[in-house]
Amino acid sequence: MFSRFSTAVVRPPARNFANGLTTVALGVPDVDLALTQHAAYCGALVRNGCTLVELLPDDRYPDSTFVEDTALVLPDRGAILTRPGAQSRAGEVHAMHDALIPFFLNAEHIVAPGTLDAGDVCEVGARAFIGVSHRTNSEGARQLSAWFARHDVSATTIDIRGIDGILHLKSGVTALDEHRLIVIDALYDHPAFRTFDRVCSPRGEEYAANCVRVNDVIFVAHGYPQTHRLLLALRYRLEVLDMSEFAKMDGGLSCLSLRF
Ligand code: CIR
Repeated sequence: MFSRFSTAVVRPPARNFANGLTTVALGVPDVDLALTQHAAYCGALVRNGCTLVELLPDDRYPDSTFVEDTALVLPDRGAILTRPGAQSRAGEVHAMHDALIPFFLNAEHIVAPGTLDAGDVCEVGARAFIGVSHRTNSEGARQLSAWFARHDVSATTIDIRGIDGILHLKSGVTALDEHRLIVIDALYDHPAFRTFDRVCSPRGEEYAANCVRVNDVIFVAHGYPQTHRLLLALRYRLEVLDMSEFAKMDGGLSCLSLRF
């Protein structure tokens, strides 16, 4: 049974959202449209069983709407705050820490010289994959693996620094359920994934590999019809959400919430 979530931490984009980091050339995001898309995303979380913990927008951190990167949670077991790999995002963890304390009294921390963005972590039941990326270093991955081990989760590290077009591991692989992943072509044959059923994200639709399972549905980005058909054929229920403004800032569906 895939984890069921009852809570999601979210944070609307700040007015200076367009000043955040990005590696893609999709144009400047429209912050009002981003706010509308964010509200629709929050509505979908609520419709699918989550109570929201809504952090206030903070223009000191233009990337702070991407809350998922700042912490990892094992529902009912524990939480760990990350140490984001981009200096401009380092301070984002404080608000997340305050949000998690009522739920997880003993939240732990990734510490220097480790860096870790939780977008690099793909959890599948009692397994986890940790991407070593341009944000997450080997020491961050080592600290997180040790934390997972203390919670009976077995972690495997995957170096994604040579893979073009993905910022984080989860830009290229998502768990659809405990047995099945959706994976971009460049990661499809990775030995770490061979024991899973895998769906290869269609060519040209790689962005849609960053979807997110929320209780009984898969949130998937609007505009990727081949991916939608594949998932529907496998009998998943979909919530299709417009992500155009977040995609311009390298953000996907998973990074807009921290679910537990
Ligand atoms: C960044 O570069 O950090 C943000 N603009 C995007 C972060 C997206 N996070 C994620 O995919 N987990």
